[in-house]
Amino acid sequence: MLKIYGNPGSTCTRKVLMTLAETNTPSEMTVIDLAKGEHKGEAHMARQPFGRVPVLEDDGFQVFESRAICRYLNERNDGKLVPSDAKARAKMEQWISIETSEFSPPAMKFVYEYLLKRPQGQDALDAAGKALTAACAIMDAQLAKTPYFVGDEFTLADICFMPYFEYGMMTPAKDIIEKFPHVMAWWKRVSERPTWQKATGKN
Ligand SMILES: N[C@@H](CCC(=O)N[C@@H](CS)C(=O)NCC(=O)O)C(=O)O
Repeated sequence: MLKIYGNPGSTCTRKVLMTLAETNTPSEMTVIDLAKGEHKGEAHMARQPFGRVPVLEDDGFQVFESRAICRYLNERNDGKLVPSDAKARAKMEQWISIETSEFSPPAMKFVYEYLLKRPQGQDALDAAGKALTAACAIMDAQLAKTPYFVGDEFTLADICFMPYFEYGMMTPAKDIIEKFPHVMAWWKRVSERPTWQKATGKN
């Protein structure tokens, strides 16, 4: 049985859980309690030398880094989350990079400040607000044309945005994001998927 060492509330673990749900892959989770510092304990550091979650274990094979795990799971399970066409695949990678570099870092500033109560400072929050506005404008322009980041197909690009997006919406970043109607329509579309409900423990 495939094993995930992760935490169901963590953004990075949620990407993996969503990919498991979308590819209908059975798995079991060993919960790593971040509040207790289990991720920095000897046993977990041996699996993930940066002391972070998640880690995937598949019959003796181990891999960490959530986006790498998602790509592996899709390929292992013959999933449909990565386009077979090279150009569409390049676009998927483009959007995953945008998520990693442009969207998630500013969104997480708000999450650290307002949900995790780790003060970021007003200057950092102002800068994050500007960066988030810029990212959302670019996302909105794409999502005005297509229902998902890569055309008509739900891909790993959509999955990678989802956990950060959900938590960002629980903070004042919501006021920024809500100004972008196509981004909001995308969020409604993807967050209503039964797989997301399952991945985030809502059903
Ligand atoms: N790039 C890594 C980041 C992993 C990461 O930062 N995980 C967070 C939870 S979402 C974590 O373990 N945080 C605890 C820490 O960094 O001490 C990935 O995508 O897997």
